[in-house]
Amino acid sequence: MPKKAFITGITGQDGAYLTHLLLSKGYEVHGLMRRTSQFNVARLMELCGGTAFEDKLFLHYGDSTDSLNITTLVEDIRPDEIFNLAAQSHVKVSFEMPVYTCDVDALGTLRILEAVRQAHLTDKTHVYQASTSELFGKVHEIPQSESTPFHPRSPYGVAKLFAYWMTVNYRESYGMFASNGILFNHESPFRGETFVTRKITMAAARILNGLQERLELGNMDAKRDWGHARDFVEAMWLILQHDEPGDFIIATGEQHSVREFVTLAFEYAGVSIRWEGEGVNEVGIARVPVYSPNRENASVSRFKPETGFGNTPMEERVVVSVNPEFFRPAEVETLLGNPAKSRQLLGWEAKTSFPQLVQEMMDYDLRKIPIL
Ligand code: NAP
Ligand code: G4F
Repeated sequence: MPKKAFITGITGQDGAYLTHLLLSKGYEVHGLMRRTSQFNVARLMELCGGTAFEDKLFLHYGDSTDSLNITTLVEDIRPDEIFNLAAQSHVKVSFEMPVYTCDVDALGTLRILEAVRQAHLTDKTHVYQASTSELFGKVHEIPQSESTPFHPRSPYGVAKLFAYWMTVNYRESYGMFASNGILFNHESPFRGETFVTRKITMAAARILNGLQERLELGNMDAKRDWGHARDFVEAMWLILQHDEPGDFIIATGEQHSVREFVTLAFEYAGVSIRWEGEGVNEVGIARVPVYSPNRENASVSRFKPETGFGNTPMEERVVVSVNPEFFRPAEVETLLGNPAKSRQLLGWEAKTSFPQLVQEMMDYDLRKIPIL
């Protein structure tokens, strides 16, 4: 019998990569999908499309805020493994929608754990909780490990703290195999478009083709430990295969600033950014194609890494500036994970380097922008 997995948040970045991984391992995969006016399966189609998996992937309408729906699905599916990835996952948005964020991210996790208990599956079902480096927030030590005290800095972080401890509590109270993966930032071409890395690579692709004037960002000094989602979902799976449940840091052990990410994205096309000014007056200046949004300038050709800019008219201008609109009421300035425990106990290590990650995202976004 193939193992059965139930993934909440299957339509998101990690959900799509995890589905691909589990299908390739022969799992029967069930996913929780929100009912919206649009069929939100673009990532799943792109990563897992094709007929090969047709009888192995089942999508169920539902919502993490709906207890009855979650309980019924868990009872019906009786999964061997649950990956609870569903979340309002945007930190800045959580300041604007704190109550909703807590309903989904905090109580949503409790609904999953309690559904397993109500369905008498505590001895059978392994539960993975998508915990986060945002738990460390205003960090108490560098790098952060499993024993670093938590200090969340947003409604998102606080909601995830509740979910973290509920997972520990169900493990300790009912002997459930319930584990937290404390994942540091992980990105990919399938990252949501308002997270900073994808915002940067999409904007860089447009600027390099004369389709966008400039990129506006918030705190460019923020540092993150950025890995690739494809590598990180392997860790999620390994966590549920381990002999014992537990809590694991998943990180690369290397950090970079937002500014470094921008610099590398443009360097992909051989374009150097000159940084001038400080604070809200900081700008990035570069020699790039003339801004030509309506394609009036017929001589603008599509940028390709192999051919470069050809005879495209170029100009030096500001391509990056700061807009305080993107600042957060409380910022997480620096995150750096120590993945020693997962390396030792799970044999997991990040495979994709920071430059490889930026390059893959740039490749994808340059291919995706409209053909000129
Ligand atoms: P994502 O792309 O934002 O995906 C979130 C998923 O949750 C989507 O499938 C979304 O559905 C679903 N969702 C949101 N609200 C829901 C609700 N009320 N009911 C049911 N489903 C709902 O996030 P991700 O980057 O894949 O991250 C996956 C999980 O890991 C999240 O819990 C996130 O907080 C956590 N995490 C992420 C990172 C990271 O760097 N990516 C790091 C640490 C932890 P729609 O498609 O309908 O919106
Ligand atoms: O890409 P971000 O929005 O990711 P953030 O806040 O680190 O959260 C992500 O990673 C967490 C793991 O640590 C997850 F739990 C969470 O679900 C999410 O996936 O912002 C990264 C940094 C921040 O310091 C932010 O202030 O980039 C800074 N930033 C600067 N300008 C910006 C921008 N962030 C966004 N989204 N947009 C900007 O224009």
